[in-house]
Amino acid sequence: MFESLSNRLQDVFRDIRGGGRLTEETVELALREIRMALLEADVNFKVVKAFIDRVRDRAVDQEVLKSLTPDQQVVRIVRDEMLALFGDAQGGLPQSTERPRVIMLLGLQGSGKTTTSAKLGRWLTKQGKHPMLVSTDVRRPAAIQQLAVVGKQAGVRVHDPAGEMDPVKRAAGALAEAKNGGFDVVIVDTAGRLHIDDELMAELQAIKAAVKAVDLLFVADAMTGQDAIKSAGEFNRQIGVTGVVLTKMDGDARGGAALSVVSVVGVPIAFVGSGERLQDLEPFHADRVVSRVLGMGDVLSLIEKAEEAVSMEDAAKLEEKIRRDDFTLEDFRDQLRTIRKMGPLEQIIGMLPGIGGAMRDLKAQKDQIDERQMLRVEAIINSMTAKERGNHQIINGQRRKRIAKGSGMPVEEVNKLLKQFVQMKKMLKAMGGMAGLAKGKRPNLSALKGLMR
Ligand SMILES: Nc1nc2c(ncn2[C@@H]2O[C@H](COP(=O)(O)OP(=O)(O)OP(=O)(O)O)[C@@H](O)[C@H]2O)c(=O)[nH]1
Ligand SMILES: [Mg+2]
Repeated sequence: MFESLSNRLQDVFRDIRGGGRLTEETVELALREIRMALLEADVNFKVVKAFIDRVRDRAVDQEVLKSLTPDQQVVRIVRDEMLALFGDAQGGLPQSTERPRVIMLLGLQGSGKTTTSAKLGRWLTKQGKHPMLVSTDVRRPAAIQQLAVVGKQAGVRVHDPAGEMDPVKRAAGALAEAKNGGFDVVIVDTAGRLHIDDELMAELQAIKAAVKAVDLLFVADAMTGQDAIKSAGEFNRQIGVTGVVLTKMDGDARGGAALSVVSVVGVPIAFVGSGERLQDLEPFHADRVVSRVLGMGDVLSLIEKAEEAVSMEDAAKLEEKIRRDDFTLEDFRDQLRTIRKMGPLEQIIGMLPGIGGAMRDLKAQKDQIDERQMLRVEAIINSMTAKERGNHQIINGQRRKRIAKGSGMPVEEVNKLLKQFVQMKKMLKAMGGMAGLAKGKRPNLSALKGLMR
C-alpha cells in the first residue's frame, strides 16, 4: 500500500537533500512534485490543496530555510501535516462502558463487511473480549452461511436462529443471547448494496435503534478510492458513522482514500484490512502509516507481528545465541517457520526501515520473494542430521551430496543455502537481532536480499 506515493515522495526528499541550499524556489518545486504525487495517489484535490498550502506556509519561512538542516525541517513539516490529515484518533475502538457493546458494520456490496466482522471478532478475542457475531443480511442468498463459516474459522460464536429472516429480530436476538451468555461485544454484519438506497438505509436505521449500536463502522474498499469516501459521507449523514475500516489495502490501492477520508468525512480510521486472511486486520496507527509513506519504515508494526509469532522467551534465547554467534541451521529453520507465521514476506519486508528503494528492486524480481522457496530451504535443512544442523562447518562435499539427494534438490541449492546462511549469520550479528531492529539499526540489505533468492 502507498507504494508509488511513497517512492515519489522519497524521490522528492532525495532531491531536496542533494540540491544544496534550500530557497523559496526549490521548496516550491518540491511542493509541486508532492502535489502531483498526492493527486496521483488519488487524494481528494481539496485535501491536497489545503495540505500544500499548510506545508508552504511553514516551509517558506526564513527560520526554516536558514536553519542548519533545512531539508530535514521540510521533511518534518510534511510529516507533521500528513499526521494532521488523520486527526488525533488512536485507531482501534474507543473506550465504552456499554455491555454488551454493539458494533455494526456498514458499507456497499463487496466492501468486506462479512470478512471484517470475523476479523474483528478474532481481534477482540485476542484483546481478551468475548464477542459474538450475527448476520442481518437476509437478502443475499448464502450471506448468513458465509458469516457462519468465517466466524467458525475465527473461533467466535455466531448467533444464527434458523429460519429467522427479519434483520432487526436477528440483531435483537443476538443481543439477548449475548446478555444471557456473558458476551461483552456483539458484532452485527449488515447487507450491502451496489448503490445507496432508501430501503437499505431504513433497514440499517431500524437495526441501529433496536440494538443501540455504540460503534457504526463504515467498511470501505480502499481500491475504490474517492468513491468509497463519497459513500462514507452519505452513510455518515444518514446513519451516523463512528469510524472507518479501510479494506483491501494490500491491493493496488493508491492510498488516497486513507489520506483523504478523515478530512472529507470527519470520522477517524479505526482499522485497516490488508488481506483475505483473518489475521489481516490492524488498528490504524497514523504515525506508523506516515512513517511508512515517508520511507521511515514501520518498525512498530513489524515488532508487533513478530511478537504475535514469537514468545518473549524464544526471542530472548535467540538474541543470546546471536550475540554468542551460536546461531545454527536449526535456529534458521525455526526462523523460517516463524517468518511464515508472520505473514506474506512482501508485507514484512515492506515494513523494514530504509528498505523502500530495495523493495522496488525486490518487486522487480518478484518471483524471488517466494514462499515456496522458503519451503524448499526448509526441506534441505530437514534432510540434515541434528549434528549438521548444529554445526554447519562439518557439512563437507560428501554430506552436501547426501543432503541434496535426501531433499530432492540439486547440490547447488544446498551450496547456495549454506552460503546464504553464513551471510545471514553475519547480518544478524551486526543487527543484534530484533532488538537491533527496534533501535532503528538498518539491516544489511544485500544479505537480506540474498536470503530471499
Ligand atoms: N485482498 C483483500 N481482500 C479482502 C479484504 N477484505 C475482504 N476481502 C475480500 O473481498 C471480498 C468481499 O468480502 P465480503 O466480506 O464478502 O464483503 P461484504 O461487504 O460482506 O459483501 P456483501 O455482503 O456482498 O455486501 C471477499 O472475497 C473477501 O475475501 C482485504 O482486506 N484484502
Ligand atoms: Mg457480507
